[in-house]
Amino acid sequence: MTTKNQELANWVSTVAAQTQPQEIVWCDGSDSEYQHIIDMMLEDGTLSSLNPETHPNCYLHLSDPQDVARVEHLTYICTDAPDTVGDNNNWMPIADAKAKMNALFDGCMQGRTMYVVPYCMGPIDSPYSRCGVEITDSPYVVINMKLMTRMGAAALARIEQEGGFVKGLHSIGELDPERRFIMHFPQELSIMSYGSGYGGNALLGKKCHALRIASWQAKDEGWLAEHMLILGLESPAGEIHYIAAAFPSACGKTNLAMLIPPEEYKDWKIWTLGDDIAWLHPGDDGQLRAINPEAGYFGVVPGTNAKTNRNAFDMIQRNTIFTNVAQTADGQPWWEDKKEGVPSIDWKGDAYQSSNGPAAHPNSRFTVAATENRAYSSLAEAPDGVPISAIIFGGRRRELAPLVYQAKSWEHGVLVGASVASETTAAATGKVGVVRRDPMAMKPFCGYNFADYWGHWLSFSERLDKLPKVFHVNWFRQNEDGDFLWPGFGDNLRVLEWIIKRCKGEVDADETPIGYLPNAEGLNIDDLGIDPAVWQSLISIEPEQWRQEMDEFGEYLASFGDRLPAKLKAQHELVKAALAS
Ligand code: GTP
Ligand code: SPV
Ligand code: MN
Repeated sequence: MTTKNQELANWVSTVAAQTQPQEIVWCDGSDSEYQHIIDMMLEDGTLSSLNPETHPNCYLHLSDPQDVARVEHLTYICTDAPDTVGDNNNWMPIADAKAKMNALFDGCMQGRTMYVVPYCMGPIDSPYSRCGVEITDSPYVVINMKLMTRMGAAALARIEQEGGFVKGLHSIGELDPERRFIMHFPQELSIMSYGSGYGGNALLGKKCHALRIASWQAKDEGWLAEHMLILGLESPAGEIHYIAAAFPSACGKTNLAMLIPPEEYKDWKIWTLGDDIAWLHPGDDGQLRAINPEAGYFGVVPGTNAKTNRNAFDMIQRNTIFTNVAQTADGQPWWEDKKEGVPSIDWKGDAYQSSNGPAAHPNSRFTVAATENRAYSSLAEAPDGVPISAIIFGGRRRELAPLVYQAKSWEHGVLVGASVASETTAAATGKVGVVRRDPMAMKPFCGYNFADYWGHWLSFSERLDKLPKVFHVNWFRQNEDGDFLWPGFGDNLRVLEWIIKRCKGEVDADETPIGYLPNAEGLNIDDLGIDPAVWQSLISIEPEQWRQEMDEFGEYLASFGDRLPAKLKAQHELVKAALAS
């Protein structure tokens, strides 16, 4: 196979000349191709079969133990000027980055197969979708791209028809953390990733293309590329409202997007459109319309069980690739909080011993096609996407942030999004559980200067006739013993119900300096058995704590200097003044 697109053909030849693979394979995205690569990987041991009786077509990949998460300190945006990318990114001059990466890529595919992987982010027939081609020497990447994107012949046909595509060059190299870089060149729509096989570092359609490169394009073209789930909430009356929610990595997007309502809400239904990335465009109807650029889920495994996320739990019983989970003696996948089975072999492939730490890596992941989810929305493939009624921001905060509050306006909503801070998780290397600023849950993913990004967000008040309402949630408040105060998971539906009622003007709320909070009757906690004092603490704020928070946030905003939009600064002043009075 080759291509009619001269630019692509030339690029593939150039890369082949540089990396010197033994063989070049153009991926067509067929099921037989997928199975062939799986068989090859089973043969060479980079994949093993899980129990075919209980988990048909499920496979396990154990990565290099030093290659289990995104590496933010090795991720760069390379442009002609550092101020375009801001202090929120690592920057490198284009020429320096190219020199560094070319040295790594020279001859790096000797003895290996080079796969050419055309993919489309978004439905093949959507005007909002964008294509890319990833060149990789990792069969693991190819099979994951098959599940996560519209990969192969149809994507190539679209590229040949419309011309432009993002160029992503990837090699696992030696998997040496000292020789590992993820470089983005937004001005030439290209990515170079070396030395890691892990999801966010290696599946280039995902965070590299659909967030870092796409956010840059979106700023120029008048749309948004966000780290957001998309769900449809269907009421018993059959009315569906679409909601997009941005939470930092491993802070609950997949779980919310697949939520199963609690018993008291059994006539309600949540439909999943996406669990990680949303592309939001002003539609012809004046509303913000969302598509999910992805076609699969790369989800956190630990914590998934029949109670927390039944849809996901059932979905990953078949046709799933597991990465870095443990196994039971009879070859079933196992992880912490699975609530069934016992581990026999840990994620490193050693006999399990509790003294060695968790059996499954805390950032172990499943990869599965979106169509395997029984709650997959019938509109998930709609070329025009779905209209968004509410945008939710959230973080993992053991204290401070209440269960839910609503921003007072779009401008205030942008401030609320910018103010997101969250405890770090195992999704990225580094310390876990440290609160850090993560505006719009995009700290690791915004491909340009946050000050300009906030300005871009503010501009949507002029681009839309009907602005979504903006909210902030926190499922993760804890008591002194470290127990969660809010049951979370299915019961988060109660919060979504309140949010939609607020959108429709059906329920009153208490106005506070930080926004509207539910009053005692507004949010339904019937049958939850939650302690009244605990409930009060979940829906109220401590002014002194918030004054401190707003001071710290103010210092952070000030670090963006003159570039910070005046409107955002003014919103911050308003909240501070309200807290002071
Ligand atoms: P990325 O894929 O990294 O972007 O993460 P995500 O935002 O999709 O996170 P995910 O839904 O996979 O949740 C991560 C972890 O948080 C899992 O271990 C979940 O079990 C846990 N979690 C999700 N929702 C809740 C909740 O409402 N309450 C509590 N206590 N934990 C939750
Ligand atoms: C995240 O870390 O936010 C993820 C997993 O969704 S990765 O695709 O690796 O970025
Ligand atoms: Mn994510």
